[in-house]
Amino acid sequence: MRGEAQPTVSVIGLGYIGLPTAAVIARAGMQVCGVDVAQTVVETINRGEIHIEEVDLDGLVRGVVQRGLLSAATEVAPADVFVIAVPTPFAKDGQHTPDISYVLAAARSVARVLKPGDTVILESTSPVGTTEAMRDLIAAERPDLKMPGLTEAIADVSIAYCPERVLPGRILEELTNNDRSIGGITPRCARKALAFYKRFVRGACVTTDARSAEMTKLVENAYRDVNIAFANELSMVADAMGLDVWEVIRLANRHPRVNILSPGPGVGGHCIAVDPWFIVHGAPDETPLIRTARGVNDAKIHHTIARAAALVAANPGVPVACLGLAFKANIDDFRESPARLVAATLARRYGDRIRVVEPYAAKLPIEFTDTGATLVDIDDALETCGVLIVLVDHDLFRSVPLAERAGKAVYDSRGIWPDQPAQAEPEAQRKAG
Ligand code: SAJ
Repeated sequence: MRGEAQPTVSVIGLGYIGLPTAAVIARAGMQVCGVDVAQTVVETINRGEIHIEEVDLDGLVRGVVQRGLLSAATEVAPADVFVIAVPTPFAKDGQHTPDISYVLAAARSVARVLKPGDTVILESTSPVGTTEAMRDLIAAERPDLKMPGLTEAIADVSIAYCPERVLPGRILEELTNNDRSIGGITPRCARKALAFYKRFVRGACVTTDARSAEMTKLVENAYRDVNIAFANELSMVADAMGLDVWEVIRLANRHPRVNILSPGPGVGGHCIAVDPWFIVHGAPDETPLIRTARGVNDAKIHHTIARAAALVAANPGVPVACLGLAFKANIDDFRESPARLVAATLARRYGDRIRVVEPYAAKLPIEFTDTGATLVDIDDALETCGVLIVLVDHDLFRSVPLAERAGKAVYDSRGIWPDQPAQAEPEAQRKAG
């Protein structure tokens, strides 16, 4: 491979995964064309700017665009390697059925420009079998090309599944340093994809088949969901028993083989609350645990609303600060966020008593319109609010010293203030818990 000319690359889908991936590949010296259906996204990137927030991404994109290594377009053009990073949401049937239509649409657009020797890699989190479905679609569109797994001869193109594993807020670092699973439709496809990832990934790249790689990605997020569900269930048990769940977890985690995760107001984001359903959908009768974990994490959102509402009701007339809207700490992503749901529910119930603090928001999301709730900064909230409801563990909130919280009624759903004195629990609150 060394000494060979760098391949040209097309990255289809320029969202939270596609754009950083395109930029990192360009930084490694490859010529990259990013493709997105949104004209505004394409124009933004071609100006060297970005449309999403991610640590250090702005400087990286500006640099590779200025050096002429990254450009964006709305149509797929010929390239040597195609990386597909488009969304795989649920279908609108209310059954948590995976919708792979964006993947198939991207594969169709790639099929039009595919030539012998090319490699097509799917990165989107996908139900098991999607890479083969993509291969079948390309085979139907391009009968002139010999496809891997469908021919005895050496295939004309390589097709592989290589999931990303990056954590929002640490994407650039994790894109380069995390290990990767690389699943080929055939071993030859896997080797071809491996050679590509070796050009910009420092972590170990482990080859396997496409179906195992698809399942691996789903398993990683389901594993985390099940473990968070355990922590969330414990928090509800602790509330029922009048125990401090954080103290219990701290003590239990001193056992050398116990590592309980942190309870929160529920599980948010676009991966952990979604991907387990892709496994359930694939094997509905074999997945009671994964399904139940989803149910527990969703139930925790309603438990949080009930506890928060009981505290608000127990302090009539007192202004209330909801701390955080993001789906997790120190990011600006408010989509699929339990914190946002809890705060909006309180805003609808208690109107202008609710003050929201979210350092990453310029204004309140749409559902707060006409509720009377306002967006304030942390100083304002600490000065004016007698009730504090912690929904996100942003560093800004963690750093509030006890002196500034003393005398306030607090519900800390994230356990960020272990020094907060326990309060006599009002009757209404105990019942809600
Ligand atoms: N959460 C808890 N308690 C915990 C840990 C997390 O309540 O102890 C909550 C968070 O507050 C958040 C949700 O879970 O609402 C998910 O947050 P996260 O930080 O666990 O994960 P994501 O969704 O940001 O990213 C996950 C990661 N997967 C795993 O850690 C197995 C990431 O590596 C994946 O690349 C990403 O999903 C993805 O794209 O699939």
